[in-house]
Amino acid sequence: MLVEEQTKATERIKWWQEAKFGMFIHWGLYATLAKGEWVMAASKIPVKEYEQFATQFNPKEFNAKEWVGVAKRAGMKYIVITAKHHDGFAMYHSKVEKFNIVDATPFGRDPMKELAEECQKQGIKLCFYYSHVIDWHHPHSVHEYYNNTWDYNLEEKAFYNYWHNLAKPQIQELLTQYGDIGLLWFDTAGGLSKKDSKELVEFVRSFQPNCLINSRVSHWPNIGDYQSKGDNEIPMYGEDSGPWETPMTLNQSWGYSDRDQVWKTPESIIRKMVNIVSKGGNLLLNVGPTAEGIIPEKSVEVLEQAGEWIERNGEAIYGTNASPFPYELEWGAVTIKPSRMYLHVNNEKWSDQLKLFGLKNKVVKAYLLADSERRNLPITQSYTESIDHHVLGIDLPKDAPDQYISIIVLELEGN
Ligand code: H79
Repeated sequence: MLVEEQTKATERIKWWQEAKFGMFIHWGLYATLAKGEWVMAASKIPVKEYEQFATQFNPKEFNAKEWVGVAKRAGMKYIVITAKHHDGFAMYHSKVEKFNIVDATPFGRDPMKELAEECQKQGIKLCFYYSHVIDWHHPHSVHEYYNNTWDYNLEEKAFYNYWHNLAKPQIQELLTQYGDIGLLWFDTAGGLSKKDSKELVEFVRSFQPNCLINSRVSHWPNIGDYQSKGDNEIPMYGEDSGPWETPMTLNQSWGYSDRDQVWKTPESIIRKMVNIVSKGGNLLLNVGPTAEGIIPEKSVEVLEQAGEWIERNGEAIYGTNASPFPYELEWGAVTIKPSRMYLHVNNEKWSDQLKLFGLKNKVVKAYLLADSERRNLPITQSYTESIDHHVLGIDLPKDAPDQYISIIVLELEGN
């Protein structure tokens, strides 16, 4: 990449790298069946039959203000919502395809428009998921593995018919009808050529030069602004160079499923988030609203409880950089800012004295993030030259001051 392009790319992604935590929303026509977003393929539902579900899709309870409010209370800084998933149903007013929520349902409203306005008001970035290669509704979309083979004949597929007449025009609509879009989240690009992926990136940039694009736009490496890891995948320390995220489910489904009650706890969300952020990544955490337009109560409960911890400890999360120690620490994790280090101590590892090895900077002050008076914690720092060994010892109060994970702030000399 040219230096100038690299500078632009770094500038473009800054907000996202500072944000750390986003809300993924899987919401579509599939919610009417309450069996996840793959139900059409899993049950081989014919297109004509699937289209009929739209006539009953009337999510009267949808309230953009409430949804954005949940994201805010959870401490999330952006929302990525499915504008079109693999079923091909557009959750916005598309002019190029009538199979959309405004033209094909009794609901008749454009939830993306309402979300765009609300996100603007509440200071959250709106982003769209768009299934650019899989589209079970369109006769000519072609994916390596996941075509609609129950209605359509593979031999008769003319991919560019789909690509030029549906995918690209819809992406253009999403980039021109809803104001500034934070990022476009593409998925399952199997079969898309390198040339077509690169052209799509240019196509997006031609409408919104600052819109980020995730790596799943292509199966070819190094296309897009940042890497989306596998679903629910958290990499090891030191594995990554560039920006990345983990897309994660709150239970075991993306789209709403009435059978799935296996929920992660607020504690587990916080631990996973701290782990991800200490490795320099973002957490994109999913909710799957119902056909009525409601984010499941249990999701809201878990998110709000996690949000309370984040609210108290946000200084050690937002705008931080990855741990300089490229390995697992025995008591928890580290994030940094200029002249500052945050030690995220798992409460079950809380002890009389915490030890940190390998920190070369002099520690000017140590205190608990939970202590508004910032009272000094006693520290000892030593260095054994013969074995190049730095040890920092911090005396801790008897009880961990916060839930799940408690944070110690170190003010450092130098960066
Ligand atoms: O949007 C979510 C998934 O629907 C989508 N990516 C996340 C973010 C996704 N598309 N394809 N895949 C994931 C991989 C395909 C997985 C499958 Fe299956 C395994 C398809 C059939 C078997 C999972 C299990 C879906 C249906 C059953």
